[in-house]
Amino acid sequence: MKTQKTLIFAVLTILLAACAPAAGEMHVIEPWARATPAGSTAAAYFQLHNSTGTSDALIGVSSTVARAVEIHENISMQTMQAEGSHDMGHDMSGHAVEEAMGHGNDVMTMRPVERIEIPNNEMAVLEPGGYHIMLIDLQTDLVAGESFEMVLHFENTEDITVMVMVRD
Ligand SMILES: [Cu+2]
Repeated sequence: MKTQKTLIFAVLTILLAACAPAAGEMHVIEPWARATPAGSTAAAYFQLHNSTGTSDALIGVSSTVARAVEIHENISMQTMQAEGSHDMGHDMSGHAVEEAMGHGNDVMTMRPVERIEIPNNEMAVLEPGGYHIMLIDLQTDLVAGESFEMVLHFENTEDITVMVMVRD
């Protein structure tokens, strides 16, 4: 009986060590991008969990797979018009076309943002229809099942290199 308890305790300890975010770190969770051919524009997504102890912000991303990399947000045309913004960002190519099929007669568009805030002990979520990383003019095919490197730049935390999984 004692042996069993010890074993269960050992297993639990290993599980907790694997799941619990270590203190003082920025965690990048499940980075992925949709399979996209070279020459077009792809989007990449992930979640950030800030347990660094201070608020931080994602301020840039770089990758050799694309000619340019930008941080974008999707917003509705109505919101953009209400704000009086004329910054339309890039053309509605690639994944944006699907997302242009908006709710009712409102159409989604997107625009570059300079930063995504990640308050201490909170998550920032990049997902279809929201914030995303725009990989502009892919220099190589993004093939499902393969992965590529992306480097995330933060205001406070040092650069983090992640492997982005390509999915269909
Ligand atoms: Cu975009």
